[in-house]
Amino acid sequence: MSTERTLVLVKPDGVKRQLTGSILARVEAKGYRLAELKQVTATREILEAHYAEHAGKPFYEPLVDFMLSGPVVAAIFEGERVIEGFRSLAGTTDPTTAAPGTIRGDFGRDWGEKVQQNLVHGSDSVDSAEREIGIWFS
Ligand code: IDP
Ligand code: MG
Repeated sequence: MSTERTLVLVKPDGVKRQLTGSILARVEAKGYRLAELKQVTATREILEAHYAEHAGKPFYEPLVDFMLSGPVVAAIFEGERVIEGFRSLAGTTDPTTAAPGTIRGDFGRDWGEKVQQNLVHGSDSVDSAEREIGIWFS
């Protein structure tokens, strides 16, 4: 199995709630290597590129606004099967029902805008990882 890279974002809710360290610690503790790390304030251009697959969906505009509501922490993690490994650590998309033990399940819930504030993003394939790393770390 070849070493993969994935893009992890701690979304504005995670940064605001000062959960960045707790979240990144879980990823490191699983054995993935932190290769790059920065705090950034996203722009609409970055988010339109990042979330292109969701353009036009009902949750798209509120999602972009949420992602612009405060700084984001962007990281590249490396390791064998890190893409699926991180998504397993993150849990399912809806934080209210994400399994306990996952990042979203332990730290997240519905705060009003259903499903949106789920703390983290993780790439879902090798192709999207390389595309997203290019957007956030160009
Ligand atoms: P993922 O982050 O688990 O891969 P996606 O389906 O790719 O989930 O959706 C991207 C992001 O859009 C989610 O992480 C979440 O923040 C937001 N989102 C997804 N579905 C909804 C929804 O139905 N309502 C509001 N926000 C949503
Ligand atoms: Mg996704």
